[in-house]
Amino acid sequence: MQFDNSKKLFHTAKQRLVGGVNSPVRAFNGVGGEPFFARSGAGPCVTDADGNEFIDYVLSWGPLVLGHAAPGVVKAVEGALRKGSSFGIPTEAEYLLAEKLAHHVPSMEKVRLVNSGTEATMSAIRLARGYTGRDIIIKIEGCYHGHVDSLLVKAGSGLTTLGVPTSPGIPAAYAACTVTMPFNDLAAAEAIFQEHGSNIAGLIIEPVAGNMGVILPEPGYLEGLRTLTQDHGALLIFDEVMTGFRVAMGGAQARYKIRPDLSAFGKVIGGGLPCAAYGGPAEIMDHLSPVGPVYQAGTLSGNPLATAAGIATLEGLEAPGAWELTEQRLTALSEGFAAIAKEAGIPVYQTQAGSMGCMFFHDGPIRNYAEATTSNTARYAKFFWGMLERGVYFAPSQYEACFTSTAHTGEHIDRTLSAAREVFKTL
Ligand code: KE4
Repeated sequence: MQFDNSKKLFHTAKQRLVGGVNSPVRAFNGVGGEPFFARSGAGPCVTDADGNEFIDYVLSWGPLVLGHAAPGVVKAVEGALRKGSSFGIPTEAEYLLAEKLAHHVPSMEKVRLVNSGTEATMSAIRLARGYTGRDIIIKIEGCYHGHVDSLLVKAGSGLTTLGVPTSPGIPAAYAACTVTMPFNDLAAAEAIFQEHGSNIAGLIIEPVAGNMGVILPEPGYLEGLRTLTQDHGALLIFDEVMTGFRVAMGGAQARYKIRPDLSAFGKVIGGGLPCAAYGGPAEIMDHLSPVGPVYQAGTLSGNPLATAAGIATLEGLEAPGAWELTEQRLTALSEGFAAIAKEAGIPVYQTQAGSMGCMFFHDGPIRNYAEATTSNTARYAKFFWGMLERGVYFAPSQYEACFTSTAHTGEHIDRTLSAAREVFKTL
């Protein structure tokens, strides 16, 4: 397989764009080597600048739950564009998308639309702080909520649980308002609430973790966090940017039957255009400006193209059997991989929730970030390049999720498994 045009584009891009990319994960640092450049996408496949076609299990890092250039989404966006690309004046579509979100996610009685997952989580924690009058946010090690200053934080050393920045440019004072704890560890959460209880504004969590590979919450964990936050007057914030409309139609909160106080959604709800949202009960949300004092705004928030794409995507998923299909495709893929790995004698630990999942090169079980980081990333890199060479694109990192769409057919799954059968022999 030739990547000549991609290589040329990458070297040219690097002269003007930092690292040749506009988001670090696109640089393939997790697997080594250079990224390919996308030219177009159709259904479950993406075509690169050299004309190579790949079955795509990254899907723009999650949003494309109906596949690339889904006809309903294209039609809706074209129609919206003809009527004007932005107004900065309220439009009916904003209300219609909010209505759809509230219908599927009843905890979101009121909604605010924004442009990215980062903006949604950043605004949700500001609201939590403004609403409670407290400063501390609890975050889970290995969960990612976008590049929010006070959430780019890891556990402090020694006895302190207060966070330290993971990136230069973040004042230690911001990080000090964040306390971190491991995923799936209720005892750690209890200890933190014991120590900081009356200063904790909220706890933010990916209810199914998707940024340290996919890790499922153990039975009772989310329930325990719900009780703890409630008992201490802190808000429980679910970051459903990745889990939203993938783990279940109503997100992880529907699957696990937990009602968070605030939720952040992104990715799927914009169907590939920049759209995200956060929401919760009116009693909390009405603390936002213009009704309340907590300020948050956006020139392009609720943009007509983004809302059109979001509504069309959710309508596509609402079609009978559509959401179920996304899950079935991933189940078929996972079962196939399990058999292939077993036959090859290569230990893998697989996780799945709806249409997001992960195959760790690890004998498992994996319950948290520390355990995830003992995966065999060198083997993953070999797997990644072997699959790419055979026309299948998985995430360029062991620690990202695999996604399926309604556009993946049984034949795409079979082709993927045939490629995997060859690749596993080389691992
Ligand atoms: P954005 O700001 O990238 O739209 O969303 C941030 C975000 C928030 N919460 C969760 C759970 C997320 O997964 C993300 C973004 N995820 C990734 C990769 N897993 C985005 C890809 C990228 O950074 O380019």
